[in-house]
Amino acid sequence: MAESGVRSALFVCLGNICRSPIAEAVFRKMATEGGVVDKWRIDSAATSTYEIGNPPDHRGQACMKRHDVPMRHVARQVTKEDFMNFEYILCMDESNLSDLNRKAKSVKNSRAKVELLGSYDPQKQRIIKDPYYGSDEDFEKVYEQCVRCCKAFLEQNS
Ligand code: 6LJ
Repeated sequence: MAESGVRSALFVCLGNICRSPIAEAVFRKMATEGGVVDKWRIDSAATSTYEIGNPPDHRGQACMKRHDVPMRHVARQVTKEDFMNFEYILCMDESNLSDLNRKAKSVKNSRAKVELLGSYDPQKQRIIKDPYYGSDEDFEKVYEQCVRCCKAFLEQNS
């Protein structure tokens, strides 16, 4: 059977080196453990050009190693095609949301639902804050938020 019913989620933040690669990796691990990873196209991207071509932030890499979550990514910027190809574009804060909604307007066949990943949080923390100028604890908090939200998002889409 040809790839019927493939779902798709693109995780987005400002630079695609801190929050969104963590969300992508957490979601991929959950989908893998749930036996549904082949049903999903999963990726992440940036609203900005700041870090294009760079690997995830070393503090995020350390956090993911602690939690045994494989993460491998090279930062890229969101494209117009992303709005046509992804069912969900899940972002981290209000600034991401307005950047993405502005970009969506310039795309003819945008089908993506642009949402805050935090809108899925059972603990109702809607914003996943930029940890770039933060501490290891801030990365840990990002990770925990991603775990709660990705779990709820996957459950809602299974
Ligand atoms: C144009 C001016 C900004 C950030 C980040 C912040 C700053 C980042 C970053 C997240 C991921 C040329 C590039 C901001 C990767 C890089 C430093 C500035 C980059 C900002 C504001 C508040 C909190 C964090 N901007 N790079 N340059 N987040």
